[in-house]
Amino acid sequence: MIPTWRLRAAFARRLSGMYGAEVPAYTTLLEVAGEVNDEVARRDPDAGRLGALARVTAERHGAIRVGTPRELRQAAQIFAALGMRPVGFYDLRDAAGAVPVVSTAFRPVEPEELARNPFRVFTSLLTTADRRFFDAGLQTRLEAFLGRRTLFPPELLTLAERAERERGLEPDQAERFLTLAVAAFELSPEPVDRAWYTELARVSAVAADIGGVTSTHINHLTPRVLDIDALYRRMADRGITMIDEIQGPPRWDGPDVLLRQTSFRALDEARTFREPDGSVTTGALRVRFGEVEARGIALSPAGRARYAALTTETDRRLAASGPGGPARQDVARALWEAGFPRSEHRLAAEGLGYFTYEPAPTRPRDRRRPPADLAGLLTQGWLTAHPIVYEDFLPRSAAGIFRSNLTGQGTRDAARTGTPYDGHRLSEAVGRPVHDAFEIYAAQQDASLRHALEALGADDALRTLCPS
Ligand code: OOG
Ligand code: NI
Repeated sequence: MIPTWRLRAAFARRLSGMYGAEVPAYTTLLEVAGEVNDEVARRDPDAGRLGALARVTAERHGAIRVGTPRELRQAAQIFAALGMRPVGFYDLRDAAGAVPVVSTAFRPVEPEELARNPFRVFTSLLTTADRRFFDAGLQTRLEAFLGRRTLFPPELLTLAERAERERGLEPDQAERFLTLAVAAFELSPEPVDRAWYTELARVSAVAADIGGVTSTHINHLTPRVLDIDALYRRMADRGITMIDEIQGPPRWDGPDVLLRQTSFRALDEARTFREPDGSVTTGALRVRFGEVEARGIALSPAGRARYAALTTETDRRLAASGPGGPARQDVARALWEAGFPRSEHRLAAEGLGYFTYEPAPTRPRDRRRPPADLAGLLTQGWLTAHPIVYEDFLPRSAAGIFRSNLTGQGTRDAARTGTPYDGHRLSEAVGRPVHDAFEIYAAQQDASLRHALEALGADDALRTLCPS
């Protein structure tokens, strides 16, 4: 029996092989990311603090886009076979450069599973009923088109159900499942209906990418790197132009938090088109791109609020200084130095980041009793804190990644109101509960804290920090 996690690791590996064969710049990216990771591992004894090098080297996220709740449920079934559950709700319709999708990310949830292979897929659902993008006539034709297509062959879905139920597959079935699953996310050679694709592209390039063709595809596959600034410079040296900046928190001397990402546009890829007169021609489309990311510590809701406030203030200062002013990273760094905890210790004590706790190996041996507050427990040496890695995505960066890789602005009628969507409605569309990322991090943190305090016999701290 090939267990779930091995199916997941094999799927990520094969997808990476397929993508590298088709998108040469991705192979360059992997080479450079590998070099940078090895260098960081050599120079920094703490390089493994946010994930062992073996995990980080194999780590990828991908992104797919689907058109209907039915397709989303089928994708969820395939990911369930790989031990990946939907986590988080992202609404990218209101962000700057809005795109007509709502999204979630399929990923492993348990720490042991993440350590084995953290493969995740950002998955977006086209919001066909959103009147800001699609009028009633276009919605009807779009839904009819989507209703006629089959993204995932029935055999793949049957194998996925079995793999979920039995927590793995026999080797020959695993082979078949992996082959079909990778094929489902490959770019299809099927001719693209030119008139239909163009009509949708006028509304939104993302709408055309999803609803203008009869299949889906992985649109990028993102490796993780330990020094994204070094990687950014080195890609430029190799002649690959990245987008203007690294999205997310700035580089600074304090703790790495959340997620920093940057991307580059893929090249045109040859595609066949069916023209309005029925003839088949060759042309090109740009639908796949490259991206890389560095991951940091997961932030609590209070930490996210601090992050949001710093981002807003960075925006305000940049707008005030106008063109030719300082670089975003520099403005942000100055603000972070004044307004964000400068050490992991402070991040933990102020409750802004998530950590797992353990009794310190060299805790006080005198007759002092452990204090009842986290700051005291940490500074007096009762507890050690180990950061929990951020395993999710950032809506603003996601919108930026979408935007930077699209051709054309599309059209959005902001005067109309959008269809309401939230995590609950998305759960109904997926047919499985969409997990709240904060709850997952908090549960892991709280369990470790309770355990550590019990081991210390820190009754006062248990009563204050772990009520109920
Ligand atoms: C997904 C964009 C979001 C990320 O890393 O934030 C994403 C897409 O382009 O479909 O992958
Ligand atoms: Ni991405």
